[in-house]
Amino acid sequence: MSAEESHHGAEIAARVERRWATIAVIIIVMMALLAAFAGIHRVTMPQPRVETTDPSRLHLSGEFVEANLGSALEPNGAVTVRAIGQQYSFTPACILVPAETPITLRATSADVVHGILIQGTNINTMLVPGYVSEQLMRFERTGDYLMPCQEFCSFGHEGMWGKVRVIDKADFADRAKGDGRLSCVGQ
Ligand SMILES: [Cu+2]
Repeated sequence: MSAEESHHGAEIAARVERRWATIAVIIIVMMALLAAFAGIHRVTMPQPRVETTDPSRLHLSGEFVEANLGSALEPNGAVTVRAIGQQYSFTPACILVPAETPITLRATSADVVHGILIQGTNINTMLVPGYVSEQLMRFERTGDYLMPCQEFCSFGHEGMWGKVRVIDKADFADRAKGDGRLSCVGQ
């Protein structure tokens, strides 16, 4: 290889390298613009749904009084579960639901921010005092699922556990005949 040929080769290599560097910079700039757009778009849009409640009066009246907590079978066959989180437990501590049924979880906090996470599922929501968290869920298989509080809520946080028990649909319908609210606390 002559000196001239190797000089020529180095020039080609430099040009190719510059071209790839330009492409890499364009990709990075595009990704930054997309991230900025997505972030700005999200903060400028209103939240799809905000429902408030008075945390100091939860136990006195309204949807989250103690007698209304637990699972209710709706006339259309769906189930609504109402629960509250407080330092350091969930009420009810054992949530009873049927399998193969659309379930709406409605929950809030009586004091500080807590979280509900149902292990082995993608159900995970924060309980913020003053706001109602609503989450749709459905269980295909029966069994027990652990439900820890997933937001650090002070010194007793690690002891804040609940459970979700999924039972057979017909069994649940049977137990729901009395029109009351169901749970599996103490069972
Ligand atoms: Cu908690």
